[in-house]
Amino acid sequence: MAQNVFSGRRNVALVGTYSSGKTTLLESILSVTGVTTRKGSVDEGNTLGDSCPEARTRHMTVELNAASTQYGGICFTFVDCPGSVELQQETNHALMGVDAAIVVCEADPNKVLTLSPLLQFLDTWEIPHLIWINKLDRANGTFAKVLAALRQISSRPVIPQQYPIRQNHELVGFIDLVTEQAFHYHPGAAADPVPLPAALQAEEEAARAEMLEALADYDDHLLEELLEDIAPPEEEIVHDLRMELGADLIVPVFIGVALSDYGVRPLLDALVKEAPAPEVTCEKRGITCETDTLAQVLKTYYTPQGGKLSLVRVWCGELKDGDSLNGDSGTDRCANRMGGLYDLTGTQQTSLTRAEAGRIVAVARLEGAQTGDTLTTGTLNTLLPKAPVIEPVYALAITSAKRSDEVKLSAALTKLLEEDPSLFWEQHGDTHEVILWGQGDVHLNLAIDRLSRKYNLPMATHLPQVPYKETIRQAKEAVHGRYKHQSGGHGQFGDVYLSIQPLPRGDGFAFSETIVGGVVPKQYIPVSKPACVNTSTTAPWAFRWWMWG
Ligand SMILES: Nc1nc2c(ncn2[C@@H]2O[C@H](COP(=O)(O)OP(=O)(O)OP(=O)(O)O)[C@@H](O)[C@H]2O)c(=O)[nH]1
Ligand SMILES: [Mg+2]
Repeated sequence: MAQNVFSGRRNVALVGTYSSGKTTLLESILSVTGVTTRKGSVDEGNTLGDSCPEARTRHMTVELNAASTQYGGICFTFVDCPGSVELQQETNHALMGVDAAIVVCEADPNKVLTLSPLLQFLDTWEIPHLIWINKLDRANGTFAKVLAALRQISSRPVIPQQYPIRQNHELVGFIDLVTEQAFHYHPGAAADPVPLPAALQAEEEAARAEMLEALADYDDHLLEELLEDIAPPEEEIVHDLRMELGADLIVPVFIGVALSDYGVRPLLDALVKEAPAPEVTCEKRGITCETDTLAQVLKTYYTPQGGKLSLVRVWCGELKDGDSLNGDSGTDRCANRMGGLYDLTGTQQTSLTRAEAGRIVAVARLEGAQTGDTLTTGTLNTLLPKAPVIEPVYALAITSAKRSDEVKLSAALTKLLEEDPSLFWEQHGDTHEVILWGQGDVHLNLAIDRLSRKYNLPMATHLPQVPYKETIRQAKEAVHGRYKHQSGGHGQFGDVYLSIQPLPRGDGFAFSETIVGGVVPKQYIPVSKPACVNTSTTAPWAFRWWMWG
């Protein structure tokens, strides 16, 4: 497949640690690019994404939010991901379907370490990513310290493309290390070019030399130029940045303040010039496009009004509304006829008749399709890799507040697990409790809030009981018990002597009885294996039992 760097589409995930400013950055991008006329705020609860009550009350992203916009002649789809480590599964599924990721990092070196698992995932799957150091309006960390912390956890070279300009400890602008042009930020407007501050000249030159040397590690021509002291032209540097970012060889770094839109336009400019186009991603992942459409589900939503909605990345061909798709869910490969095709921006859905390769769109009523599934209009020959399921580590027992709701619970849990594949549930064999498994308190309480809101199933929770099991280690002879029951008509009376003794470990159970007088009906005699007793135990029984009436 020929690489076409001018392809007019980019799909970019916004990822990073909890509360680092991803949703604020998306709001800023949507405002700067004219999708919204009034920029929303996470603190005021009026952002375009995060519109569900669970997100609004927590002031955090709890599920993927996709939004499309245009900038510099490119159609962008941004996917804002949750930052909480307990919701990492959601982020991982999204990352499998994008061309690049912006890792939003707080300007605090102490928080950088928390990015480690995310960077590892990006490196494992070779997903091109750049870093945006946000909240540089706060003085809790210098640029240099944050960079040093990032370099300790990234397996790829971390290369600043911008250098901060501060006045009286406040961030006022940046130097573009590619063009060596300085800019001053302006609230609500593009940054203004200004002369390069003389005091920063030496630092700028050192930072630029570092960037060029890192790029030259993968480009012999650039290396020769540097050795011969020839200043490389801007196009050559941008070309190298594009090629090396696209191949996930380097991690460029940008800076800004999402809250004030500082640095957002330069970030978009860099994405236009440097982020890989969909066909580059296809080629890198070895996806060969033949005649059939190939797509993948990145997220499943159950909406109260619209039913099931699947966020889908189209890899090859095109999706047409009404298409039937074969998916790989379950053991039986299932065909689904789509019931609507939409462009998704927050909760706003714009109907589409078709969606071409490279696009991320929402597809309605793909009933059999699960998150991560590969979909095709033809025969399913290729299975796209899915993000591995993260093992659950934390459990809560749940009970319906109303007994009559118990029957509805399993259907609701099935839908909940479709939306969030890192949840699990089971009915415990010994305690008979319904146990919900996940990544932690935040994750499970979110699921319980959704059960209540979406399915009208309020739940009470408690820590699961521990089904203690005992091994009987000593023989005990003839313990006596008596049973009397009079419920009208014939009464029942039982008189039991129980002797119990261990068998060698692994010998299972043996049961014997000695009925005195032969008066106990046969159905009372068999014993079932005691569920809570270790199988190395035996229970020889001695009965005396009779009826009276
Ligand atoms: N000072 C300052 N605060 C910011 C900036 N960007 C975001 N914030 C604040 O940081 C907090 C978290 O912002 P969000 O945009 O919700 O962060 P997030 O990364 O989307 O959070 P999660 O989705 O929960 O991971 C909010 O109170 C924002 O107002 C910034 O550039 N400077
Ligand atoms: Mg967010």
